[in-house]
Amino acid sequence: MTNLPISADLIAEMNAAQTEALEEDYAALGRKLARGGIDIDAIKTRVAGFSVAVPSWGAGRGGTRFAKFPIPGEPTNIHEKLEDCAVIQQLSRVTPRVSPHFPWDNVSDYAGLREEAAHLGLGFDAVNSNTFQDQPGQTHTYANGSLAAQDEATRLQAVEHNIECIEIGRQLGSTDLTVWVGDGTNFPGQQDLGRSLDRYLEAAALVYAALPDDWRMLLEHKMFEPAFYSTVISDWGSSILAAQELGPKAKCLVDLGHHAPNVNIEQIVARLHRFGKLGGFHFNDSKYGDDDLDSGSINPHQLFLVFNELVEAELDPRDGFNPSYMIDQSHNVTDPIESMLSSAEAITQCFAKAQLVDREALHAAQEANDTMIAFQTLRRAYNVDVGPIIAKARAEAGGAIDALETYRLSQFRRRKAQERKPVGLGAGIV
Ligand code: PSV
Ligand code: MN
Repeated sequence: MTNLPISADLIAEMNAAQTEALEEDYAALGRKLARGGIDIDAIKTRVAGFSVAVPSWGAGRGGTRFAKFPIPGEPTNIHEKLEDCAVIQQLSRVTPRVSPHFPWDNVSDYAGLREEAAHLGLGFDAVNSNTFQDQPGQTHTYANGSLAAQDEATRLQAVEHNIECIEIGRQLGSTDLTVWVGDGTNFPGQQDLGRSLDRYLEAAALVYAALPDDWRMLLEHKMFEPAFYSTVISDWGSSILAAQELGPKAKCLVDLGHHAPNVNIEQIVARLHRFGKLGGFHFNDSKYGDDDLDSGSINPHQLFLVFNELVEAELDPRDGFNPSYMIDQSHNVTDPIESMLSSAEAITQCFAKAQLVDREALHAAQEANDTMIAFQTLRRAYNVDVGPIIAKARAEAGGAIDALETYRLSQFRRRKAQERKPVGLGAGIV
């Protein structure tokens, strides 16, 4: 039995008014794609099988280190966050899983939380540990690092926390632990660059040893912030070396905002796959650094090129192909539900466009060193407006043809503003 937050009647009523136009657009696009030998229904089936997880922390308004501007009705605990994530899933039908973060989402009964999520039509994705912040009453501070800290007791505390996250994740039905540590330095000389990595590897191996057989440990690299001179797992190179040293269940997670500006992320994706270490993604967009902007809002072409590599990887799976897809954004100036609806759409669009690439033509052009045709083969797919395919897949799955408009008409946030306690002011999250 599910208990969904948006009225099914509202969705049906809105969809009824938009179905005719959608069918017309879908038929027109279908004819266009058929001229190129593409069956639109087959693409729609692929789209219907696609999904991306949402982060529990993304349901709240984010902020910068300067300020956070909460909105009335924003969620303040995991139960309310799940409710908001259920809205996103109900309308978009592409975000059926939530990725929780601990201790932010701590509760006393995880079996109960799993059931609560199931009633909302949700499951759980990767569990995330947090050793980048101190918690009230914590024995050892993370001010000087966690898994890579100089102090052994601090390292063991961070290991224990990660193992506890695995235990929570087992109860929630997760099979991935995502580990991002902010460990690093702000001054040259502050720590030994080689030995800090040794300490990280030794501590991470203790976490790895506690992984159940069917679990993966996803190592998330990040170039800088909170450490501004050096970070222990700063880039995909450090990440893959660590993953190789840890073992086959350790994979690399690519957060799109965690690289130097203009780095070729799609090439990183291809490299990680080549060595069997592509574990998953945190989707977001960036103009300057780890901006955590909405996916596809700044550089949708890059997102398309990432999915293009993923299609290639799936066609040539080598040791397997099972990357986890997740959004990781900070919604500082929008309603987080609206941002995640928009981002889920942008991500699905890039997934769909990548399916449209004429692979035979692309590979033939590559073989023949025909640069322009190879490029235009990608460009042709990128230029297609796949909106009707996604909207139809969504509607057929019970979602809203126009998810954003339906959300606004539902007045969900206004209703929650009356029920939920206000969030305090203050700085944002990482
Ligand atoms: C770090 O910036 C990060 O991308 C990691 O995924 C964290 O878990 C998340 O953001 C916390 O906001
Ligand atoms: Mn991330």
